[in-house]
Parts: sequence; C-alpha cells; structure tokens
Amino acid sequence: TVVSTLASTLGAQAADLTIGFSQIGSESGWRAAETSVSKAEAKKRDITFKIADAQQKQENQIKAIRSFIAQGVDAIFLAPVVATGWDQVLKEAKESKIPVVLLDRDIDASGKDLYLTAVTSDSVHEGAVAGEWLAKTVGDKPCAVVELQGTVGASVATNRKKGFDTAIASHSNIKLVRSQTGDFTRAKGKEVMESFIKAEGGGKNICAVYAHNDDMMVGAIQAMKEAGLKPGTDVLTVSIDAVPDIFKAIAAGEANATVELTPNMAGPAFDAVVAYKDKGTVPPKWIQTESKLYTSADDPQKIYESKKGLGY
Ligand code: GYE
Repeated sequence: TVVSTLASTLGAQAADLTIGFSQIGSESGWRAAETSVSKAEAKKRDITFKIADAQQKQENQIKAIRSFIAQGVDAIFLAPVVATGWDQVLKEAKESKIPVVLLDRDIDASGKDLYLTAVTSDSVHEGAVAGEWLAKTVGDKPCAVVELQGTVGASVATNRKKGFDTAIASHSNIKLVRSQTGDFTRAKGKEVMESFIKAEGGGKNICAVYAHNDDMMVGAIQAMKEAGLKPGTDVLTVSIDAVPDIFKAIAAGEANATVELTPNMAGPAFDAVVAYKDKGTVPPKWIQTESKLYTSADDPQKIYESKKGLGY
C-alpha cells in the first residue's frame, strides 16, 4: 500500500514503536491531564502506548520499569515521583539498550548518563515567577507568607521552593512563616491550610499563600473560606499548573495568580524518541517547556472555558 511504501522509505516509523510510561498516579488535575494528553499524542503518531499507574509509590515505578524492560519495549517514559533512587533500574534499562525519557520531574545528577532526555519546565524559574509576582503585588507592605510544598523529595518541590525563596530573599518585608508539604493534593492542601490557620491565630495575619500546585491551592481556598477569611482579596494566592479550576477561582475573585505548565510533555518526548530511533538523532539533554504567569487581567473565565475540555 501507499502508506507502507512511504513508511519503508522513511525508515523506522512511529507506528512500529511500543513505549511504556511509568506514571506517578493521579494526585492532581494537571497529572490527570498529562495522562490523557499523552494517550492522545501517542494515538496521533500511531504509537503503542502502555501506561502503568504507580499510585504515588517509587517501588511501583521501579517494578513497572522492570516489566517494560522484560517486555522489550522500544522506549520508556518515566515521571519520577522523587529525585533519588533510580540509578540501579535505569542502569538495567541502559544495559537492555532501551532509551528512557524523563517527563515533568527530574532525577539527581548521578543519573544524568542513564536517560536520553528530560522534558520538563524550569521549576526553579516557576518558583521565581511566583515569588516575583508576590513581591511586585505587595510592594513595601509587610507580608507573612505560608507555603504548601509538593511531594517531599520530588525535584519540582525542591526547585519550586528554591526559586520562590530566592525571589523573596531581597524583600525583607516578605517573610515565609510556615511551610509544609501538602503532597500535591487538594485534600492535603486543605488539611495543611487548616492547621496553618489554627497555628496563626485564625489566619488574620496571613498575607499570602504560595502553593506548589493549583490543586493544593484549591483545597487551601476552601479552608480559608470555611475559616471566614477572604482568599483573593484579604489573602493573596499564587500557585503553579494553570488547571481550569484555578481559573474558575481567579474569575470568582478567590485566587490571584498561577504559573502555567503544559500537560503535553509526551508530545516532544515521542518526537525525540522517533528521531533517535529513526535517524540516530541525539536530542538535547533537556527539552524545556514554557512557564507563563496568569492573573485576573487575563480573562480567567475565558481561559477556564477553553481549558476544561483539554483532558483536565
Ligand atoms: O505541577 C503537580 C503534579 O511534576 C510537574 O506534579 C509535575 C507536578 C505538577 O502533581 O500538579
């Protein structure tokens, strides 16, 4: 047929490829969107795509990778729940000549030679964008900030904290008063925010909340409302991901800012693997996705409408 003739002139085609994806779980709206966008991107390219849901556990991810190796897949995508503890299993993949692509989170420097490329945003920069927005918004006023961190040991939690801390460091009026993990989930975000409010005498002194993702912020907004606080006006909010629900909150005046992260990490990863398999093209070690700030000035209702169908 025409198609197969074309395919043979072009060499190894995407349609011949089987790729396994060790996904973290479904802790956030962003994560759910990444999973569904990845499936759609695989389909577009006719790639056989197998997703293993690790339910937040690194041991499950390691098992999934070993099972993909045993199945002889052509490549493995890995969204590493934490940054350490991957060297052994990634060595096994390398010995089997199966390229590994990291999606959305990074691993420690010791593993740099063990994967082909990483498709991620600059998560230090995301934290800095959030911190700079806050500094600009509060001006010279004193501001006590509470922080909801992502999963302990995840590269994005470490980096989003680091970028934010650096951005506010030169503003002595801004003080981080409490910081704790909410594990990237709505439920934990709410629970931890409730404890912050209690510990801060009802929360009247809290000037701003910084959350490493929007889902934790949505939970925190709920906690603030239940405590009689007014998020978005009395308490400033800034978080990361740009999921539809945060735009709904911004449109309602209950949230202030978010830093966008594309859920399409797999698209560039598939393209890198196809070019590598097909032409031996070695991709750059880091394929960086964009980070963009959104506030109430950006027509949040319209963004909400346009995003909500996109796999979230
Ligand atoms: O921001 C968060 C998710 O690793 C970039 O993980 C990802 C983060 C994302 O659960 O919502």
